[in-house]
Amino acid sequence: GPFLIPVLGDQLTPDIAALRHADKARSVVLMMEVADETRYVRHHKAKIAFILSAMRHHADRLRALGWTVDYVKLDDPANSGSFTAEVARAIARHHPAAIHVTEAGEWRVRAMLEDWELRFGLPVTIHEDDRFLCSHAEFDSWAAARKQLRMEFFYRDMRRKTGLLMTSAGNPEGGEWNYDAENRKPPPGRDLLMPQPVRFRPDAVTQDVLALVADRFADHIGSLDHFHFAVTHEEAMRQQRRFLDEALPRFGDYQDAMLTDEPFLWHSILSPYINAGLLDPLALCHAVEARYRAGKVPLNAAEGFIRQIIGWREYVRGIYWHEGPDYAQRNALGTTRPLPGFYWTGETDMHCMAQAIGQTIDHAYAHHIQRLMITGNFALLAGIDPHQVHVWYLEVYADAYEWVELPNTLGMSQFADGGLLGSKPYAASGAYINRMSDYCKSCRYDVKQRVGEDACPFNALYWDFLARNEKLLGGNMRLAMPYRNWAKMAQPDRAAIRDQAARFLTSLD
Ligand code: FAD
Ligand code: DLZ
Ligand code: SF4
Repeated sequence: GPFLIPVLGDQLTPDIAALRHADKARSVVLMMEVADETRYVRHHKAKIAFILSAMRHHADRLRALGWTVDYVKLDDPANSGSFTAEVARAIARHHPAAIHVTEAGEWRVRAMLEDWELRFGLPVTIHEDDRFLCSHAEFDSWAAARKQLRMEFFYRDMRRKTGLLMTSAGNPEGGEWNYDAENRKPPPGRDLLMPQPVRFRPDAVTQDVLALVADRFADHIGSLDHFHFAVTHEEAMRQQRRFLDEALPRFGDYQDAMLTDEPFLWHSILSPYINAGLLDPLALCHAVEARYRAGKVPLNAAEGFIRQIIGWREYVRGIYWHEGPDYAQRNALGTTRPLPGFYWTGETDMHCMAQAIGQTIDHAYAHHIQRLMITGNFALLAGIDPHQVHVWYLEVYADAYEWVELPNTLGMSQFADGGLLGSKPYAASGAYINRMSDYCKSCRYDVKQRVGEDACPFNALYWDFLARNEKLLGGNMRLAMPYRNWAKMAQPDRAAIRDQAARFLTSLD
């Protein structure tokens, strides 16, 4: 019999490991739209539409390359709804001699793949996913050699390994490894010349999928009205070029800035494409470096962008697999409050939150600082159950797969791993949001006040968060300054702040 090669929804790369090792003439590629994957969390409608449409286009691409593709659609009446049951049906259709598959991107699906050999009595080869720079073995040995894991040192090794932005003498370009300090400019005024991502008009395939999703997932969060994602490699490359030409030059300067009604700013909007396999992250980094070498973009932009990909992206993946499947259950701060309902509607009078959540509903997208310092910061300060926060992020973003979402949410944003991913919690008061955005200008709250009817909720919550967690965080060197400031406040002021926070938190329940 032939080889059966299942290709999962985030493996949309023509030379993915399992295919690269196979003979087209003797293989059947199996692609499956299955209910379990669309419902293991209640994904945003646009996320489901993006993945299904990209899968359908990818099947066409593989066929054009000469592969035989067996494609099971979600609305096929015989569809059994899970990867394992669909592989069983495909075995009955094709009588394969063996299964080859590329490793899954999360523990949940990995367990399924590992069960197939015994269950089906067929040889199953699980190929390592080599679309990443750093293999599991490499990360594990890097981590084993260290008492404390820090992204910055991992990143330097990835720079050396790739040679990206390195001089011929083996030093970092410009003399520094990291230009983050130059990437914190407050937002400029709005103008009409701001870059916008390419808006791809849905073709017939995408329109079919949009109708299917509107019909089947009406109860999931999100709008389909603004669906303009790329769904093929060629389209994703157009967005890549748009980013390189128009946004990258100022990506560095304004990486942390936020502006009302401007969801995209100078970000790339490439994460859904990279994570699904439509774009090659290393090729993208080489294109960024080439722009720098050609004098078209400054070093802080090129370095800042490359760091996100070969540094953060690879690092969080390493942590995800290194820490094991129970990472998702951690709750270092012991928080239990349910996620407030406005995370699903955007209906809150906190303007920053309404903006970040509103654009998430519209576009299944928010940029890093919105995720970290608006919605993430709020959940951290309010003491929300980190598992609920994790599920929300996994649901709402088109780029969300557990291997990348979980360490970012549970670790970096919610400090629920106790400081493994970041050395201090990303907690901030309204002052930070006011510095990095124009949100506060059109908010009903006053960002300068800590107590009273009009006080910005982030302020009292920030101090209350520190006070509440003093036992766990009081000894953190990086929080010494805020704890000193808290201790210096007069006792009645502290009591008023804590009372303000308590009343606000009660109003959430
Ligand atoms: P840009 O700002 O243009 O950055 C360029 C690229 O760098 C991104 O496309 C992405 O591939 C990579 N990158 C940047 N930061 C990170 C990071 N912290 N971790 C991994 N890759 C990074 N990213 C996801 O891809 N999927 C997620 O599910 C996800 N969940 C997140 C949850 C939280 C709470 C936070 C704080 C961050 C999360 N991120 C996630 C990281 C980051 O916010 C997104 O990668 C980024 O906003 C995607 O938009 P962009 O392509 O315009 O990014
Ligand atoms: C996220 C997702 C969704 C919504 N639907 C499918 C699907 O129908 N078929 C499929 O193969 N993959 C889907 N995915 C992506 C998978 O969940 C993804 O491959 C795993 O998360 C990786 O382990
Ligand atoms: Fe957000 Fe507070 Fe600013 Fe309003 S005042 S936008 S709630 S930080």
